[in-house]
Amino acid sequence: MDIAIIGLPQSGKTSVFNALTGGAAESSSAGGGSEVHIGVVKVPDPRLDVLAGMYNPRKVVPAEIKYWDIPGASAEGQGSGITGRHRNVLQAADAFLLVVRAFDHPAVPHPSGTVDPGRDLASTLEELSFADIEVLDRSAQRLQDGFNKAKPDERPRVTRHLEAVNKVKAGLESGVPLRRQELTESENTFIVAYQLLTGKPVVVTFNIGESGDDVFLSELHLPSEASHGLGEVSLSAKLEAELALMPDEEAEEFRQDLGLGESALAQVIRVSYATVGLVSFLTVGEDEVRAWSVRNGMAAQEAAGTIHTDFTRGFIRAEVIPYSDLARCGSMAQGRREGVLRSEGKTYPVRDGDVIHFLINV
Ligand SMILES: Nc1nc2c(ncn2[C@@H]2O[C@H](COP(=O)(O)OP(=O)(O)O)[C@@H](O)[C@H]2O)c(=O)[nH]1
Ligand SMILES: [Mg+2]
Repeated sequence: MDIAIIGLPQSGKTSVFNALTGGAAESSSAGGGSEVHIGVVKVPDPRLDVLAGMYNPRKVVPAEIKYWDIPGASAEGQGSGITGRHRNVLQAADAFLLVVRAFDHPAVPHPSGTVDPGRDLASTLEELSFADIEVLDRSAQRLQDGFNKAKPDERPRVTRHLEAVNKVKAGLESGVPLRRQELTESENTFIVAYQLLTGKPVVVTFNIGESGDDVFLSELHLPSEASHGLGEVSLSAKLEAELALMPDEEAEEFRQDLGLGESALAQVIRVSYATVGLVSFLTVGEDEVRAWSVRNGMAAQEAAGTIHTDFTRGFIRAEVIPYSDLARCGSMAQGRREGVLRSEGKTYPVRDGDVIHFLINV
């Protein structure tokens, strides 16, 4: 899974990135760096440790999330760079972590002069929307030209495509992001190809500074369509970035002294999983014990494809046992004897903690 970190300049994006990845990418008060930082984070999962104890595998592989820190467009203006040159990264992302500045500090002046999380969040969400409208505008123009040149039997398809584009555009113009719009399956097949930004899940991350109080979406009076379904988390990016550089034990001591709860990483992963609707299924064996993240309820056949694309085609059956049953039974074989290991078909909706053995025809 790829999550792109977006937000206005000086909101703390690079600090959040460092807090999550334990990296030391330079955060800057002078307009930010210009490179994209990429960091891979292993999703903590205590179930893997238990399974590793049972199987003694050669490798234990946690699920991974890749975070992308995109530089803002501070050199060019006030925007968050959404329409800028890193647009392809944004389009390919599975979700956004939208950093909103809620800390005030004399050493770090806010580019707009005042700290106002509601204003900044609304304007960044609006930017996502504008970027999508621009894409759809260009496409509508092309489709219109294409229609005039198309052969008569091709025209109905072009017309349906154009109608889908115009429908989504009208929705965006009235303030409804793609993720809140209802499309038919055929409309959706046209629209998916655009990888529109407002179709992606958003986790709002309020950067509250060292002594700030948590901020809540419900207090910001955003238009309900724009804010519906957003994930939210409050953290202190600079402090968390410093803690992320310390050895685990030392960081834990600081955390207790400062009365901080869960680490930024744990919080963000938890909220990201919930907002994106992800779960982890597990595979076990002497070679490796591994977690895979997929959308909750993904069909078993498609989930098999996350392991290897050929597994989708060769899918025969999935043997499934919930993690807690496997941990109790001690082995798949015992699970089978107790009747808690089930044989499932292609359409079985995968749930969190399913330990799955795929039977594949290769
Ligand atoms: N006091 C304070 N400063 C912060 C906090 N988060 C970020 N900063 C500072 O704000 C500036 C901009 O942060 P940075 O992460 O580079 O923001 P970006 O432009 O969004 O990537 C840097 O000088 C950071 O040290 C925070 O929680 N508290
Ligand atoms: Mg930065």
